[in-house]
Amino acid sequence: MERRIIVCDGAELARLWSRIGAGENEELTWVPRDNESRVRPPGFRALQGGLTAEAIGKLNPREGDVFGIVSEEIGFVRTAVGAVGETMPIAPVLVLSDKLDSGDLPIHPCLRLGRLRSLIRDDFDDEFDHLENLHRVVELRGLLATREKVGILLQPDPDPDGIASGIALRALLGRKSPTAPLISFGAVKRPENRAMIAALGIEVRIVTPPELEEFDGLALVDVQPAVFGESPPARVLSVDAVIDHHPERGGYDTVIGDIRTSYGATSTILTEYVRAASIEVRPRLATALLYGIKSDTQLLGRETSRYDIRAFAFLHALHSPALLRRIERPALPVDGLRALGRALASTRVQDGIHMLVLGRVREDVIPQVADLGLQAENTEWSVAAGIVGSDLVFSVRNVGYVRAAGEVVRAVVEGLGVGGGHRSMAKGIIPLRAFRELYGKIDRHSIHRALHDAFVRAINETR
Ligand SMILES: [Mn+2]
Repeated sequence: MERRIIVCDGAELARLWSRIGAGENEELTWVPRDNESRVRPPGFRALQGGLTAEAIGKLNPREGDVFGIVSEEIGFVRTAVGAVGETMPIAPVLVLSDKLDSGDLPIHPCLRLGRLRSLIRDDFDDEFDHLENLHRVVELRGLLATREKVGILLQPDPDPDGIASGIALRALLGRKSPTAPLISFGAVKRPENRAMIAALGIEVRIVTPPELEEFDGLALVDVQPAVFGESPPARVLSVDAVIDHHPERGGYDTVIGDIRTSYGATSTILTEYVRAASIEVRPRLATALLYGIKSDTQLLGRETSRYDIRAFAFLHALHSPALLRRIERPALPVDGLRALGRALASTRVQDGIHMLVLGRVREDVIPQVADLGLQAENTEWSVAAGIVGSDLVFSVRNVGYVRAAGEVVRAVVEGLGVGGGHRSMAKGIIPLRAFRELYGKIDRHSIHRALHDAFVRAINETR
């Protein structure tokens, strides 16, 4: 079995290594320094005969073994690396030192320099970060413990980040939905967000401002009062907690405020709370928070901090891939598949645009078809369109190195409807009435032609 052969310069560093805890397959050796106590550091044996190739040879290094040399003295490191090199010319060597520069190091074909104390220091810093988060959790619990009913208020039309943050806060408070419901002034509307609450079995209760009176505790997550309009209800202007990552907007009172504008998602803040408080993170909660971060940062693309990435990695180990798939790829209804089949039967890619017109479908089918359409050969833009209620709804995806999808969709719907989005994905809605006024009739061919022409124009215009 592969070993790590550790060579420490003096008792002090050897004792430090013992304190950190030696790994399983570590051969621990030390070289006593002059005028230093010869008391053997725990687990270590002296390198017999000092720092020589012969002494290293006595350790019987084999193919696959690696060396760690722990020292702050360039002389020691040079001698040690030389002795290792004489024994095994390309043995991997890790030099652990805080004072030496990489320029000082001897030439060796397989060598890295690591910072011993700063490696430990980073872990300490992480621990103190956790401690600050734990303090926040203790404050929140202390403040809300005696309250009968705590409302967890999300933005109107709550998004995955808000919903996940809400259920995480509830778990941290040790409550269930009757005493800490997720509430909002507006229903969850977007089909992908509805898919999330359906898959996770989450209820978001719609409340009116007067109904807030039934709560003797109020916490805002992923939102600040200014979002509720020019003159928000008085009750939301004096609350118990605001936890958010949007730019800070004042004009309200809160006992506890935790606004971290450098974070890509409020779910990241809640993940840090949950982690610091060491509560059990079940797959459902981990999946919700993971999806919250993923959707608010466009899969760690847009406005992502190192905190988001750290939280994402923590959650990734705990989430349920099956549950995540159910949220991201909701089951397609059979009539939606038939509509897709008809559209695919006559499909073509023209001017880099792959357009699939579905007719009347359930709204969540449209973005999934747009994802699929992007896979067609020579496609730069994928557009999936369908009729939902009294609107023409279309989802747009692009390959990423072309014009921003949001800009193009805004140009397509200008004067007709609403639209917008991000770099590589966007959505537009045109009322059928407006479409009919402009193009005369509404059938698959007229929709196809009108949208195709509008996209060609918009892509060229905004170039
Ligand atoms: Mn958010």
